[in-house]
Amino acid sequence: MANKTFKRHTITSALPYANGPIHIGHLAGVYIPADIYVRYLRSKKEDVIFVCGSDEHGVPITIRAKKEGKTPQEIANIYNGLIKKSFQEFGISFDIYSRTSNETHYKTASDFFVTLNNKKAFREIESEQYYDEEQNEFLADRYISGTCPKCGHLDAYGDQCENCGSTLSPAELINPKSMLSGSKPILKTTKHWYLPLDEYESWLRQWILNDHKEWKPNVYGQCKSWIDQGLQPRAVTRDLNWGVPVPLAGAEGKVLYVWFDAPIGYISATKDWAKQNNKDWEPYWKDKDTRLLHFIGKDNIVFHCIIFPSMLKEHGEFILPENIPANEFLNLEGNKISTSRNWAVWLHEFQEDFKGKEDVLRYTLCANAPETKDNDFTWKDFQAKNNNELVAILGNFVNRVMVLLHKYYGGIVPAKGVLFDIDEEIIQSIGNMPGTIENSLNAFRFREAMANYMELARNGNKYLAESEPWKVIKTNPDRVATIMNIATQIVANLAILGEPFLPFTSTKIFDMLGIQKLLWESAGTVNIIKEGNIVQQPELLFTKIEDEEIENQILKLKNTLIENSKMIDEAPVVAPMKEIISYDDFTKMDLRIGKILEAEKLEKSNKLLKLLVDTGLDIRTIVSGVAKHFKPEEVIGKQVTVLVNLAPRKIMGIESNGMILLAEDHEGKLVFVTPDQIVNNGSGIS
Ligand code: B3M
Ligand code: ZN
Repeated sequence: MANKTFKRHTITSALPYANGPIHIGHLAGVYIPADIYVRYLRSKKEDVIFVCGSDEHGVPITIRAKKEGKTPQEIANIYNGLIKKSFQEFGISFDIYSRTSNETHYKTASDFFVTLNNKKAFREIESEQYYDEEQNEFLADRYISGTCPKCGHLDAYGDQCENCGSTLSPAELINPKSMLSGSKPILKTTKHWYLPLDEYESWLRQWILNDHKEWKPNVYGQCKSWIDQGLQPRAVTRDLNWGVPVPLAGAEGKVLYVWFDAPIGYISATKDWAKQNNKDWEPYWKDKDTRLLHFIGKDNIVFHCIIFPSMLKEHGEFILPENIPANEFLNLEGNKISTSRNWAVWLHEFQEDFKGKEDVLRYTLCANAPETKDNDFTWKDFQAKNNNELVAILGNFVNRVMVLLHKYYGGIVPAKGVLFDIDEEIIQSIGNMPGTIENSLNAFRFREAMANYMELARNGNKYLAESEPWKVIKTNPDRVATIMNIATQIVANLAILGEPFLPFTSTKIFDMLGIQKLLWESAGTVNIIKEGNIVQQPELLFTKIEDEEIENQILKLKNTLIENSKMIDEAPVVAPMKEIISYDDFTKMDLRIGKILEAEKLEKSNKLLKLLVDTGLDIRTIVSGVAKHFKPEEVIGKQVTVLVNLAPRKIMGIESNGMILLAEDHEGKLVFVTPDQIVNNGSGIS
């Protein structure tokens, strides 16, 4: 399958959620590789469409809307506009940037669901889900908070604990609370439509694990582990009031799950593009001679490799993706990019600080693309890539050629004469270059492709340095004509082959050469620019980035760190250290992990809870002063740290045997000191 030739290409890139701006991680992981690939195909005169758009559904958008007192549509409108503009500014050349809130999409997604439903593809399953009686709403996982069963963190979400990173289901939360009203949700029966992934398992095994061994190892590996773990039916509907309504009688108040409708958005976007351009959308999704590719980040792999293909297959009319070249993640200055912690380089902010340097960012992000593993963006590296590579190698070569053409020939390209060995050598390396770059691009190795491209500029510099036209001009002007003709041809090759990576720079070079944009087929020779062609005045392609500009960016990130630490702790007050103790003093304390089995309030006290604790040694009573912070039912089941050899004490008439360790911050907030994984009761602490 990998070697088949195709009539046309449908290239999709993940639809960004319209609930926030986009950052360099998005560009590096998804949109730059996709754009490079599409520009390359266009330059090869392939029939290709590149579709994208905003993903405007899902719970995070509703949460943001609630927070800001806006409707979800208003939120989506804001970010759809902002994101679309950023993409344009960085030259991401979509044929269409659509939206999943438009009419085409509602109809396409509804019809898709109905087709599957008519085919009896879904299983209808009733289950109990949390319901907020005050708001009369079923609660999305993100709208439920409670204590994490794994680490005891008090504010875990229904789908995930941000403290320990565990994936959760709402039913696992201890003391669930509705985030809408704060009330305790009840369990209520509801019906949903499930895609029976378990039934597709053997087909998926064949289609991915046997027929697509050429997929990138990170993608193939993730699919294999999903399939090997056994696939479960997945609900494709939700009880929510934002999204595409489930198009069936009796399904009022239910919408399609965002991950069901979003990938269908690729099809809807193609329809919108076809309508606007008077084209037929169907061959792009239905003709088996079309090659469908999805560019995504690693967190979207299961949806694009397993769920969406299962939907397409079940539907029956559509082709399946040929490949899904997903990338890993880009970090920023050694830390994970985080929207909530504002640890990111936002594209709209980069625009403000480095206008005109869009290609520099494209270059840096491609050079550091997280193709096989997570990778890091640093400002110092951005500066180095600009100053030492773009300015010193590419910009320098093109500038030298332009300056010399004007100096010796008044800007008119001279004719070649007799060729020397050094000319034959460079001509051969130019001839190999398009194929070399193509091999890397065809394998989705974009970093390697761009490194090869830069090799051509390096060779150009070497050619000039070794043939020394500035010396030879005094003795042998004919020879210099040949050198300068060839050097000009190298510049033209750089314009053509660089277009996918550095589109703005490529346009500038074509303009300087005084020629129309040329396509890939013209590259690889030294006969691109005719003798007598007049070139324009030299213009610098890249300018140096000074230390100060980089320091400003680093300072900005430092300030973010300071802001974040303020958020965690407004005015940290830390108690002074107690007097030094000996190691023997320390080892006298017998600290163990125990589990709270029972808890009750002491009637006469508003501070104390009477706890029954399994210490692994025994089951004993401990009185603890946490009643103001925890309700008895909140602490039951928790693993805690216990000082087991503390002499018994009578508290409010009850004998307390030991002490439970708590951490207290300057505001008096108490938290249990809990192991970060479940361990046997009685485990010693040392
Ligand atoms: N909006 C998730 C994401 O940005 C999602 C992608 C949809 S692609 C169909 O990670
Ligand atoms: Zn947790």
